[in-house]
Parts: sequence; C-alpha cells; structure tokens
Amino acid sequence: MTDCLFCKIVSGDVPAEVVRASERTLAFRDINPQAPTHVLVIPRDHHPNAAALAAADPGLTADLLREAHEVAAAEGVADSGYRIVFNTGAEAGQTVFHVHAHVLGGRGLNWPPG
Ligand code: IU
Repeated sequence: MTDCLFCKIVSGDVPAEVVRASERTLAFRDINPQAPTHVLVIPRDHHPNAAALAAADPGLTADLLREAHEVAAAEGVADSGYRIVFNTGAEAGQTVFHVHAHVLGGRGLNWPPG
C-alpha cells in the first residue's frame, strides 16, 4: 500500500532501526519506546490488523509470533519476561493500520494495561 508507513519501512523508503529480518517479516525499534526493549515486528505483506492477518495467512501469523519471541531472546528479555501486544482497532490504541506485534520488556509491566 503506497500510503502505509510500515510498507514504506519494508520498501526502505522510510528509515528504521532494523534489529531482525526474515524472508516474510521485519523487526525494528519503536520510535517512541515505552520500555527498555520496544520492538515492532511486522509482516512484509500488508494486512491491516492481527485478525485480518490470522484470517488471510495463518502460516505468516505463526512466523510473526516466532520472530517476536526471537526478538525477545536476542534482546535478553526472554527469561525475565516480556509482552507481545497487538493493538487491534482504534479504541484499543491502534494508530498504524499495518499489523504489528509490540515486543515490550526490560522492566516490570503493569496489569491491567491502561
Ligand atoms: P499502535 O499499536 O498502532 O499504536 O502502534 C504504532 C507504533 O508505531 C507506536 O508505538 C509508534 O511509536 C510507532 N511508530 C514508529 O515506530 N515509527 C513511526 O514513524 C511512527 C510510529 I508515525
């Protein structure tokens, strides 16, 4: 999608601090980190949210979750604990409508979330 920010990161038209890449996914640091580790993991293909991705491509959904765990391991937060968040829809706080997993860790995380 030409007007999608994360598609532009995938194409290289918008810069990002990429920490991990696979054939079908990309992981980069969030520009406004909410924890010491805050990485976004996205599919290279455009899907607007997690529900749409799961319906369209279960294999890619599994790849995305696996990559999110690999990011947590590489960041050194897998053993202490981390959170994978898919904000889905505006009321849940989704602002970029290209599905992305937030990988958050490196500090104690409150529950319930705000
Ligand atoms: P959300 O779940 O859709 O709200 O998450 C979008 C995230 O994308 C949010 O945490 C932003 O800080 C982040 N982001 C980014 O990393 N780079 C950007 O250029 C923009 C947003 I705009």
